[in-house]
Amino acid sequence: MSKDKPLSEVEGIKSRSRLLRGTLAEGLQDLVTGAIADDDTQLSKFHGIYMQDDRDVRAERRKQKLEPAYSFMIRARVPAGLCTPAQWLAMDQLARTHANGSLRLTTRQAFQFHGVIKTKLKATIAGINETLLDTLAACGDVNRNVMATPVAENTRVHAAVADWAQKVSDHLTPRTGAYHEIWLDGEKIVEADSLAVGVAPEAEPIYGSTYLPRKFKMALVIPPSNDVDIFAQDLGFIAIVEQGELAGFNVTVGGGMGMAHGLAETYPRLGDVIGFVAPEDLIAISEAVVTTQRDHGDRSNRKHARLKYTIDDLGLDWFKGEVEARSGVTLAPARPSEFSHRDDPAGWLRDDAGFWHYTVFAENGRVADTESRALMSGLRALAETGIGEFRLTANQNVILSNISDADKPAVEAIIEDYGLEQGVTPLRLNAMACVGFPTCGLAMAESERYLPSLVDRLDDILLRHGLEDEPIVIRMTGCPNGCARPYVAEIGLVGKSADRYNLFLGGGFDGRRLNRLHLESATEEDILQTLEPLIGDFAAERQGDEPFGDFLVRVGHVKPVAAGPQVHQISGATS
Ligand code: SRM
Ligand code: SF4
Repeated sequence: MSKDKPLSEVEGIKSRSRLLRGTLAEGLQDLVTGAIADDDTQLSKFHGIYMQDDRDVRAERRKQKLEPAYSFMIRARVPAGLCTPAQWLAMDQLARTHANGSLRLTTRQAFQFHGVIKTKLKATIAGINETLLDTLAACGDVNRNVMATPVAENTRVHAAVADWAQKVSDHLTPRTGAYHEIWLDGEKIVEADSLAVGVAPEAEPIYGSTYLPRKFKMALVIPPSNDVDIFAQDLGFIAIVEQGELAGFNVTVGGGMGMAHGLAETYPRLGDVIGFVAPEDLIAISEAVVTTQRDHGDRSNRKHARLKYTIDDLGLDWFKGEVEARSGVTLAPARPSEFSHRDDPAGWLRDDAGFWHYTVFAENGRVADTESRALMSGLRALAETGIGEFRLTANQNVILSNISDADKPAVEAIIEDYGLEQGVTPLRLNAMACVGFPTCGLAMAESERYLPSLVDRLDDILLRHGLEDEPIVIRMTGCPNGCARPYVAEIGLVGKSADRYNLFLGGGFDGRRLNRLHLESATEEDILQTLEPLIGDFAAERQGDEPFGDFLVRVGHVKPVAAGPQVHQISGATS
């Protein structure tokens, strides 16, 4: 494929880094600048740290001949989104003392801190590790936070799936000692059996010294929910439940979202189901998928380096054979499974063990107090009770979990006191936006700060057509990288330039169909004028409970997408 082409620059940085050390330790001592060295900015990602600058003040600072307002984003992994009240309290405290005062729940069930200055990096990372969470491999060319459906009525299945998520996360965590050396002064901060927090041996048996060609993402899902967007993952495990027990998993490979505007050789892709495995084979299969990508992924062109391209270049049958050979596991035929939705449970849900779960809506994942809602204080008050568990969702919300009948009144009282009731329309509940401005260095347009007001206007349109109770999956990103998985939304909005978005329509409500470009460089008025008549037709002509995306495809407003590259082609346009 690309074996004869020169390796990308990042490959050189990785191979010279002595297992992710580079000059990070020295750079932290240099107080003349708020930045770290260029090469180290690539390595810091593997440690869960991104150097950023405040884009709201970038031009002004340039005018004043000041260096950009550098600070760092730190991402903490939370396998399967499971977090104790004590961990929540620690994150809350670090956000208020070391970061910008807010917490960000991500689309992959992790925490992000923004605005951490260089001198506070070590203390923040040590604080995270003290709670038995970590930031190692939260970013970088490795397996990232392992997602899993955070709540299911069947508690035995949920516990088993969460346990496999934790095991595979531990198995694929890098073993380099660099993390502990640089951030934790080489000390064993806490006693634990997780390699992620203990002192790690100095070798990378799975990754090797140059790690993977590109980031790698996996998730486990419990149908009928497809909350984690299993088909958007490099590697996915769909729980198959038979007679109430976890029988095993259907395996998906080759999903991914990122693309560049107008560059047809980059495209989102849905994962393919390649077969069924017993639970005890999950780790062997995962390692085989990772090492196949390690050895065959494109290391010359980072825009073509994700697993989805490796599979499209070498063929799905070849890939499946290679994974079977490396793992020693023969995949059985996939078993039937159905998905019905992607949103989080609404209101109180009671599981089969009699415990309660309540979704607290956090718009676009931002946990902060605002004039209208004391979200951060309310969640802190809940955590201070020590009741239950906090489960982060792939929809950027948090579920208060495992609440007994006896504890429920106390939790309900706090929810009411702090105004944490959901109280939002189905459209807003099904909306997600990536971070975008002012922190994301790649943003082309607003996202998190803009989607709420657009949803207000769309809710007005839905109300006019009697569709105010209709859940429509709408997602916005500030650029085409796809951090809020916009290409599997029924309405996808992808930033093109200031105040302009590409509008994508017709994705599947259950996440099983990609959407397609419908309108380019649209302003807010263009978007509303395009959507209003489509919503009107939907109100008049939908069949039964048909979702919006399916309707658009059925009546021909949008041509269905058979393969990723077609996402770029406007319906009706010749290719
Ligand atoms: Fe992402 C890069 C934020 C989930 C695809 N993503 C970034 C960076 C780090 C920008 C950068 O490289 O400088 C963003 C930091 C912004 C900030 O200020 O915080 C960023 N991505 C996010 C988060 C925080 C969005 C959110 O609003 O929650 C999500 C963190 C997830 C986590 O906890 O690990 C996030 N990113 C995703 C997802 C969704 C997913 O994984 O399910 C995707 C699409 C799926 C995929 O990977 O295919 C995604 N992010 C990207 C890409 C494009 C990758 C590609 O294959 O082309 C980039 C850019 C890159 O890697 O070059 C990127
Ligand atoms: Fe940044 Fe683009 Fe990801 Fe949004 S989609 S967080 S703008 S990289």
